[in-house]
Amino acid sequence: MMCTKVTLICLTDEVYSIGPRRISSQLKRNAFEVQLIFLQAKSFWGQIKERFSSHYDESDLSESTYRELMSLCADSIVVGLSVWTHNADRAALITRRLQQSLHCPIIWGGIHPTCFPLQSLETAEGICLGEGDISFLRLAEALRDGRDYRTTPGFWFRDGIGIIKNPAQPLVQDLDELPFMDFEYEDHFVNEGGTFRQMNLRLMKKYYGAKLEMMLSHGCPYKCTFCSNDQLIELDQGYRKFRKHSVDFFLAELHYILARYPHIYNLIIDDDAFMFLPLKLIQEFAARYKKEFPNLPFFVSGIIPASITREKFRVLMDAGMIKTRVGIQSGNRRIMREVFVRPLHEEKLVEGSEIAHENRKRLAPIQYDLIVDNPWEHPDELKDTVRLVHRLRRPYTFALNSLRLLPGTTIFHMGEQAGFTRPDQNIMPASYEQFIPNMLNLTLAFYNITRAPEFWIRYILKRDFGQRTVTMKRFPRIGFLISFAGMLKKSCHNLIRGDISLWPRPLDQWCGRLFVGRTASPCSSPTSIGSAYKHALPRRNQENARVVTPDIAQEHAAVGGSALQV
Ligand code: B12
Ligand code: SF4
Repeated sequence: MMCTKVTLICLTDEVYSIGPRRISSQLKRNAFEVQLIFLQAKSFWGQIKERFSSHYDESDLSESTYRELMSLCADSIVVGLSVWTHNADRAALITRRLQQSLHCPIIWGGIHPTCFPLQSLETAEGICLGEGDISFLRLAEALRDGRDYRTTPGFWFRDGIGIIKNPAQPLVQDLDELPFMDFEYEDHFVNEGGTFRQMNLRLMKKYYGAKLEMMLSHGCPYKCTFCSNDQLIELDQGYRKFRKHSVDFFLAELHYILARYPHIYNLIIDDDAFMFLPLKLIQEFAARYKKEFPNLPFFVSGIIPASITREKFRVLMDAGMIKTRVGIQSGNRRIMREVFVRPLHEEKLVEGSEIAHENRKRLAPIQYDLIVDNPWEHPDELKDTVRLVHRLRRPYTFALNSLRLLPGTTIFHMGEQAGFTRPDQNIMPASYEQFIPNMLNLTLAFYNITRAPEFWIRYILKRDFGQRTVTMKRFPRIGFLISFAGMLKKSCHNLIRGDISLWPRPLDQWCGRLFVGRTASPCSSPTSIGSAYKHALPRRNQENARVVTPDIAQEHAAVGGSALQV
């Protein structure tokens, strides 16, 4: 019998994994047998530890974990690892070990090999650049059919001392050609304390939690120096363009997911620039969402200030949007123009905050992202950020992200030239939330508790803090108190509006049950998926596996949902 087994390994700390789930579905709908392995998903304490630690755990797996991993991967025609930069070192350790025992190709895909192709090829035999939905399927088909897989578009391969650079795989223009994400979780495995367990509802609650991450569109018109988006645009200008799913597809996928896993209380829309979508599309989305998912509050996590309009805000709030996240980064024009290469839309920000203020009874505080601890920044420039923040209307929360020069990004190269990077320093942080507790940063963080008083603002704006923000005097104890009080206030304030996104798993389930009320079981029946989008569904590995197992049936009955059968 022809072997069609493919193994995909995810190394992120949660199991959202939009990309790997999509690749898995793509293979399954083309009759491959796929297993998705979540190698280092964090439990409750793991998440807490990570929030407070400065670096990711890069230690190797234990011998017994390796033994189990090898036996899971046995007989695969290919093993693919999804690699992000913060777990590249660990991915290298694992790959080398797998290479000793497995005879199939071990391939890397994801944002890290896309940004660092040559470095990744020092370990992996082949790498996928950019999106892998079509190219990985073509590679698996070649392996299954015994053809030369090293000519597959979208891949580079190591070949003796040379490198085979195949042409790029054209981007999928119509995202509706892609499948739904694979939520056939019975085919997935999760590493629980060194032992691989087959995923079930209990483990989904523990590792997936109560927030569902999805994307309606891909693409961003900007090229901020600190973001990996500019690498993608270098690879293919097409990444700059918006590509989107139809509303119909997006909602059908949501129906499918909730029918498989109904324990969701918040939807997080992860698009990079959601509000840039045309008003007509947003209106269509809002009208249908409100009708089909009245119990599922959603959070739009990527809003570029230039895209804010009163009408889009109104329409989305009416549909159940309870929270937004807006990137400010800095209030200083030079920092924005020369360091981050991103426009500053001060008036749009103020307008957005006015709209949020008017709707404060329905909306959780807007989350504004700020980038601090910037080695290029003079304290007077950070004072401009304080001035801007002081102009915004409540309610708001601020995420003070400490600027890290992410390897591979433009800002990393700028930092190398300016002497701000050190080869011996690991600069991938586990948490961006740990910032330097200097007086200006603490003033900004104080807004998470309440608005800073006028006398204080006058005082710090007058005061001389030296030449660079990163060398300003630090106040760690006061910093801890302000950060802790701010975190507590924002977690509670958000909860009251039904936003559970700040709560770690599994507390998010409990908070959801208490503050959102019902799970997100769709109010209309998902039967339409069966016909219109049957082609987008992943097939379970065993032919007869799509029967409703007793645990699913029970859970569905409990939440009033309907189990999906095709
Ligand atoms: C959603 C998201 C999150 C979510 C969910 C993460 C998850 N596990 O899915 C959350 C909020 C949790 C998150 C957290 C973080 N994120 Co984030 N996140 C994103 C975001 C916005 C979308 C990712 C996504 O799903 N894209 C859509 C899918 C379809 O694309 P994809 O994942 O790239 O997959 C495709 C290809 O890469 C390829 N592929 C992927 N895997 C494989 C495997 C094989 C074998 C093959 C062949 C191909 C392949 O094919 C896929 C399908 O086409 C991106 C920005 C972006 N627009 O991509 C940042 C991004 C991925 N995040 C980033 C970072 C830095 C982080 C954090 C480290 C930040 C932090 N310190 O807290 C954490 C790390 C998470 C963790 N702790 O492990 C960076 C990564 C940069 C890098 N070089 O690694 C990005 C690119 C943003 C940026 N700043 O540039 N993130
Ligand atoms: S706007 Fe956001 S997604 Fe777009 S390039 Fe800048 S940081 Fe990246």
